[in-house]
Amino acid sequence: MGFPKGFYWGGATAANQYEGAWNVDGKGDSLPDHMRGGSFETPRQIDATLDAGALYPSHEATDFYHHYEEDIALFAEMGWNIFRMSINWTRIFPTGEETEPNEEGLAFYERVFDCCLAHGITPLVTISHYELPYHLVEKYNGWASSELIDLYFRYGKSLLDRFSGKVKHWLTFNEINVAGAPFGAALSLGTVQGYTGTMADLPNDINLRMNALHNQLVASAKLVKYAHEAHPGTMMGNMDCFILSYPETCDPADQWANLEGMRYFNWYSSDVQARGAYPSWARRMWAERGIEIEMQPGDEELLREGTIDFYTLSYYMSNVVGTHGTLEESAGNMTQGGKNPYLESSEWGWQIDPTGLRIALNEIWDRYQLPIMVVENGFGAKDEVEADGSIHDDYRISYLRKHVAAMREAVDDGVGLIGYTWWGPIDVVSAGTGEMRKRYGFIYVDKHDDGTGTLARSRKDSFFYYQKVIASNGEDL
Ligand code: BGP
Repeated sequence: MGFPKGFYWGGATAANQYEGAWNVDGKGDSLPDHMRGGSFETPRQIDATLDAGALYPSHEATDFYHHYEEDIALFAEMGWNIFRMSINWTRIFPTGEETEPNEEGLAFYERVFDCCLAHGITPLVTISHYELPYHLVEKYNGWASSELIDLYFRYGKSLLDRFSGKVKHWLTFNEINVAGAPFGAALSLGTVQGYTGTMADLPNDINLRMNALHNQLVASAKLVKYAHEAHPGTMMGNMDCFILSYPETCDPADQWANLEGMRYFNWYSSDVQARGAYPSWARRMWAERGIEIEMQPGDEELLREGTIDFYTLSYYMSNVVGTHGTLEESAGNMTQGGKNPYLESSEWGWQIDPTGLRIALNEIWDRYQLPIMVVENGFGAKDEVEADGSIHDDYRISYLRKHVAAMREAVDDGVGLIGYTWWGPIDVVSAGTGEMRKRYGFIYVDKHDDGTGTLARSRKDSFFYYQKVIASNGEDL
């Protein structure tokens, strides 16, 4: 028993948090280039001027654009056989509305894929990870408009046509469910992906957001269908932000509230993407919340025809749902919810729950029977650099150890888990707050919130621990 032979081990990043080089080689400005930094207390905001973006280190980020060879060599040194990364839409279509892709942008990703393959690393590519050409935000209000479906399709098709010989594994949208998750006690109104495709302080218009999500689901299905027809052998996946929640008590009212919360946050989008249709309970949910999905002719057919080949999720934490008004509030990834007295939290309030990962994986497997990859999991913390340059991040090692052990249990339970990519294996800018000091990496990058730093890379203790985990295929924990 234990992890199957050939299990994928690696790490996950996103272009807008990692690449930097925000305005070179023909790249257009992307929504995150316009985002001001936030903090634990203050949600990020979108600013029309680009100067405001300079307040936050994303314009340079940790400069994968100019360090990719060095970074991929470090990934290989850890023993990875998979690397999840995303493509910046604006490198390929600077405004989103060009008819031909930007060759310099394609050429950059081609160099990256070639470098991965030379190291025996399989690229796993997210087509859209919390970014969107800013022009599309201004002109169409982003995904609120169904015009985006064909623009996304043109972009995605250009990637598949160019790279399908080198990249077999694709995810259509990062954490697609967050765009439409307006429900329950669980949601922080300020920090949502919303209709613009990223996290920012936005009005919480449920109808608009559910329609934006519908447009994304149709766009995803359209591209999946095309990939299957034009590039057989391609593996197309969803990507959901999975936040397991528990009922506060055995009061049936709490049980029902939790079941509903689980449906609306965790199952709504993936039921569409894995099964090809909205779940039967969606009609009532829409009606009770005044949501009217603007279904176009052909949408339902596309959803049916564009179902995914594998299921992927991010998993960081769990939550508690109750109806008694007795829950203490707790912060979390995209959500606010109830505090669980049995769990500890990270400094940012995310409740650490490895057993929750085992439960989630079992539930997902029971529901869909599709191969599963955990494509994000990690621990954000401030790191101390010692005088000799070493970083003793035992808190990160402990988080990793417990979550790998939980996955191993799930595999022994019979779950078809095929891979694991740790979030932010090299320090990147935080998506939620725009901070640099919230670090997830096994590799430290000398870069700070005020924009200073040499960008030099160094190995933390967790680097060597993950190397050992991978070398033993998850046995030596
Ligand atoms: C996920 C996002 C990532 C990432 C991660 C950690 O939800 O997909 O982009 O950043 O959360 O979140 P944060 O950076 O806010 O700590």
